[in-house]
Amino acid sequence: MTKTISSFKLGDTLEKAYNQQGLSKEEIVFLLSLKEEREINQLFHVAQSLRQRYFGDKIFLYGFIYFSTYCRNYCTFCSYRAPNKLCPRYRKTEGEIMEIAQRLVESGVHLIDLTMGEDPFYYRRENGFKSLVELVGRVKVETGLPVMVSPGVVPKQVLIDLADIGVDWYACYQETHNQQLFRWLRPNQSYDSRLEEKYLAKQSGLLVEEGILAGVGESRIDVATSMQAMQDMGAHQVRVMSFIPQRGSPMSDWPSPPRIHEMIIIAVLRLLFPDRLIPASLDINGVEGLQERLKAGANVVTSLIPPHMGLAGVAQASLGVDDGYRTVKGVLPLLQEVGLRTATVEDYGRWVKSEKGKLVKKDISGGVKE
Ligand code: SAM
Ligand code: MD0
Ligand code: SF4
Repeated sequence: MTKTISSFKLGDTLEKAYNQQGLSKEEIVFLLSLKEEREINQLFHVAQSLRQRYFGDKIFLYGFIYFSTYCRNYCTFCSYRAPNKLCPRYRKTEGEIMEIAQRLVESGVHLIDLTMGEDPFYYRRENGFKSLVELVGRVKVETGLPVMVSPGVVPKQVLIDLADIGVDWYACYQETHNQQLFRWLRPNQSYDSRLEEKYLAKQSGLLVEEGILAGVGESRIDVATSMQAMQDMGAHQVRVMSFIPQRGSPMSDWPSPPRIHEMIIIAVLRLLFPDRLIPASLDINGVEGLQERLKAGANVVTSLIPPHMGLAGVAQASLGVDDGYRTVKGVLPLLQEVGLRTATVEDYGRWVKSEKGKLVKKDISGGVKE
């Protein structure tokens, strides 16, 4: 018989998580339902101990380059959706991207994250993806750092080519694993293809990041379902971001959810994925929101952006960017204040190398070059 949520005891559930015995869907929902501050703090405390077990006090730092804001898609939550006239559009040149990447390296980040809308320029039939792969390859060679790409759903040959040139990570967030909600958030996109893409990426030899949005109409059961889907795919990095309303988009009048929801989801993710990477994104509340995410168990600071390079974030296009807060220098004192410090480039490189070594590669090409 399955237990009802009210019959769980917090102490028992947390102890089970602490001993890494796995949590049932009901137990996950129970934790996601916590309301009392004292209980939520107990959850955070266990999340922090589990992070400590695998990562000590070291935090990883990701530099972020949103190099194109053009997109062919119509995601209801996103500013970059094709028809949005209020979105500032730009496509950085290769030279600009290299300069930004160099700045990020000098600032001390551990990884470069290259993100774009599904830009028709790169999605064009003639050599578009070839130029994307070359661009990413150049960033990898010139920076010498691990590289992550978030290009959207690309043909599988592109995943193979990215893996072949030494790209380390493929990030693609399902947002929700409730198919009905997905169809509303990502109109005219295939749920199955987006999910399958992450399995294909892993089989090609790429580490994979999966993620969800909080505050877009999901239930607690949906969140628990997403967490189990992340376990099933063996994601290496798992994230949640609170929805931020975007001007000119269909969800511009939606409220942003109370941040405590995101914090609880981060903490439960840490319980379920003690040795995986969990971002604290500066793209939601800037540096102001960093410490609460770290207290919930995150171990990667993402969306570090060099100032004055004309770069926009995704959810918070300008927050803290040109003030220089979203930089390594800007976050170091905040890490220290909560008893944490940055890892080294070598620490991060070792983690990536060891995880890539565990991937079981498969030939997904089907023998045909697309
Ligand atoms: N275009 C690629 C894709 O959709 O996979 C990569 C870039 S896309 C902007 C990256 C992620 O940003 C989305 O998957 C979504 O989770 C997040 N995002 C977009 N708009 C957001 C918003 N309004 N609030 C919070 N997160 C948002
Ligand atoms: C972030 N704005 O880390 C970035 C982005 C894409 N891989 C990441 C959504 O918050
Ligand atoms: Fe395009 Fe990605 Fe935004 Fe969707 S989430 S509109 S695919 S940039």
